[in-house]
Amino acid sequence: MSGPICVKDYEELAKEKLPKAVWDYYSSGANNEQTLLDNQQAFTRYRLRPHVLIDVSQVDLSSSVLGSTIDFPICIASTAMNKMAHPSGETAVVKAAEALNIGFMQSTWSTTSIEDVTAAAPNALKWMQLYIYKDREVTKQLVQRAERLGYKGFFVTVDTPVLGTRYRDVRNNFSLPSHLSLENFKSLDPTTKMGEVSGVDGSGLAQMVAALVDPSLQWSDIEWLKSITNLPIVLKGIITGEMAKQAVKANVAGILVSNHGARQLDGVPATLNVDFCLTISFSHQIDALREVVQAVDGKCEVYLDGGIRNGTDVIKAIAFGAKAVFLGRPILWGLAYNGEKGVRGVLEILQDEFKTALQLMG
Ligand code: FMN
Repeated sequence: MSGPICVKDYEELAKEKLPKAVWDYYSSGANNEQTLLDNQQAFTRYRLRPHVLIDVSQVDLSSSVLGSTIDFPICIASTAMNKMAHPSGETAVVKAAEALNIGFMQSTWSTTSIEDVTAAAPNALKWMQLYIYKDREVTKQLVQRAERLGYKGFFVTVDTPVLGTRYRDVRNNFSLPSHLSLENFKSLDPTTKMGEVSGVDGSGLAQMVAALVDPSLQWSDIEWLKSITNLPIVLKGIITGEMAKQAVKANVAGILVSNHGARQLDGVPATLNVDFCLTISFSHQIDALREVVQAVDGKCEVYLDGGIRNGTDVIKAIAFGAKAVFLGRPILWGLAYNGEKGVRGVLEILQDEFKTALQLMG
């Protein structure tokens, strides 16, 4: 068999294809990348306990997110600037999501506008990821545009009051290539440079965040957001029970247990973390996902992202209470390797692996 057969293959192929600065931006974690390593290792610390002699000829993989049905519980997390991976960028990614009937979370910092994404895949299930800007009008306008276009909810990133330090981006003076821009801002005010990411003496993205994103974001701003939209709001970036309880108090529709792909605060736990080997059916250790699931006690939906690379990773997250998982880097690897086909390839591999693993688990 030729061609990639697992997610790791896509990673290697993408690395071969991408310019170094792009590869560094996509793959890096914050600081010493301790959490980056842990995000993946955490899954390997769990062991599975299969049941046998059970009829597994019919398997239903479907789930739902915020009331929308998806064919299998693997969705696409927001990643910025997809056109650096492939000229088709976010358009290819959303088309793959539409074809497979799963959800697509679009980054505020996409290199395709939400209008163009919607035109490319009008029937896709789409959510918008939001950063809250110092200028609240910017956020408000994005919210209104997404509502008009039929997006089904907002994932507000709450772990980024400032950008984490990513050494590789600092060394590379990371910049968005000049033929690309953050398209969602173009229509806001063409005279400003909001759509540009240009690194002088360090990461251009860190400089942009410092200039535009509000580091004073608080729980009251979630109330504000709720006051300007009726769509469901999910908080992306909660990893402790205390914060999860506050999120429930704030009456949000969901929590995405996420450490931003280990790109923000280095040293936080993996999203699926445990101190020693345990079985799925019997665990009394504290880990980020379980802690959050316990704290919310069914009062809102819980999802997970970070380090999902195999079908068994999906099983482990679902078994610990996630309604769905989200993929960041693997989607970019598929996109870099072969555009929409590559994204579909990655998703289909994980769908198949998840199905096989479920059958083998009984
Ligand atoms: N999260 C956001 O909320 N907004 C973004 O714009 C964003 N851009 C990202 C760009 C890259 C290259 C990567 C790798 C992650 C980004 N994230 C962003 C975090 C992802 O949404 C997600 O939390 C993370 O990638 C999941 O981990 P994984 O890459 O191991 O699957």
